[in-house]
Formats: sequence, structure tokens, C-alpha cells
Amino acid sequence: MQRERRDWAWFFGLWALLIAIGLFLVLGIDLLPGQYAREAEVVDEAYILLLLISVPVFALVSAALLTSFLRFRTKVGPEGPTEDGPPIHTNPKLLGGWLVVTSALALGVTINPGFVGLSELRGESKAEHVIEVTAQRWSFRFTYENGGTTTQELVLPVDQRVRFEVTAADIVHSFWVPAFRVKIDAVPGRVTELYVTPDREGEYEDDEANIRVQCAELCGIGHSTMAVPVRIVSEEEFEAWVADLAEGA
Ligand SMILES: [Cu+2]
Repeated sequence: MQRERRDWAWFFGLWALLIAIGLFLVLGIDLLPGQYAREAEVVDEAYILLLLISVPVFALVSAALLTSFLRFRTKVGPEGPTEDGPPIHTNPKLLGGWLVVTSALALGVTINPGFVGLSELRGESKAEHVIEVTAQRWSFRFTYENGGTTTQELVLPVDQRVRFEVTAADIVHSFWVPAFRVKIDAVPGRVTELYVTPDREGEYEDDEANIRVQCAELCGIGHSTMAVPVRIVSEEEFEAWVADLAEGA
């Protein structure tokens, strides 16, 4: 009995320790690159929430495993046990509790961040600007509402919701901007949509390499170089730039 109590103490002690380590890793360390869109906040919140929920679960399993290793080891060879230990009997309360807790967790994350996050990202189809994106081996072409078109950079106005209408000219690619955290497949013969609201100015630089469009679907030899810098500017600057672009075309 004394021994059993100590086994449980080990288990709960390890569980608490691992939870503390996990929470420190999730909350104490800045894991994610800079956010440049409202959508990035939604995605990062979901990511952190899922990590927080998984910490106690993963710690529980690890604590059970470690307790078994540390407390239930036995010697091999002649000094070791000569017969099996007593069988373990089903514990209906434990089983029922496990079923309820894990089902509630699965249902909970399906609702939030699942449905809630999805509706925040694409529940609304209004947008201030529409930009057509055509992906092909190995570049992206952006066409603005006034007909201006470029493959050199993607310029976006700050605090304006943009709908990207994405397609591909040859094979499947994927339109992804790491600093916005969202991406969508570019499929030949289809138009897929993605909404982004950049919420601070910034542009691609060596130490802000995440402000770029990057193909995220392996598409051949030039896949990794299929990237275009992104620049987020004020509305006035954007209007002037896009007017120039159309004139040049
Ligand atoms: Cu590609």
C-alpha cells in the first residue's frame, strides 16, 4: 500500500513537472514569426490554444510512461521474477472518464478553433480589393482590378481586405504568404479564393523573409525559388503604385 502510494506520487509529480515545462515552452518562448495580417492572429491563436490543450494530455501519457520505466523496472536473469505479476482489472470509472474527457476535447476543438476560426477567416465574402493570381512553373502573376499586372512583387494596401482569386496555368501550385499564415491551392481550371487583411506596413527583407509569396506545393525543379516579395504600403501609396502599373502595361 505504501509502495502503491509512492508510485502514484511519482506519477502525479512527473505529470505536474511536465505540464510546467510544456507551459513554459508554449507561453514563455516566442515560437512564431511576425504577423502581418488579421488572419495571422486568428491562426496563431488557434495554434497556441491547441498547443495549450495538448500539453496536459501529452504530459499525462509521458508521465505514465516514465513512471513505468522508473518504478516498475525489474532485474533480468536469475535474480529476476520467476512468474507473471497479478493481472490488472478493468476500471469502469477510469474508462468512462477517459471517454468523456477525450470526446469533450475533440468536440471542443472542432467547434473552437475549428468552426469559429473558419468563419472568422472566410465567413464573410466582402473585400475592398480583388487580385487575380495565376501560378505557373515557376512564377506568380498578379492582376489588379485596373488591369495592371506584374510578376515582380505583390503590393498590398494596409488595413484593406483583399480577395485573391487563385488559379494555375499548368499544374497544381499553392499560394502561401507565411507572414499572413494562410494559403490556398492553385488548381488548373479552377478559381480558389483566399481572404487577407494586412494590418501593418512592411516588406520582404533578409530578416523578414516571411513577407513573401511562396509556392507551397512541390511542383518541380524550380519549386523552392517560386517566391515573390510582398510589400504592404499605405492606401495612397498603393493607389499610386497600381495606377502606374496599369499605365506601364
Ligand atoms: Cu509551384
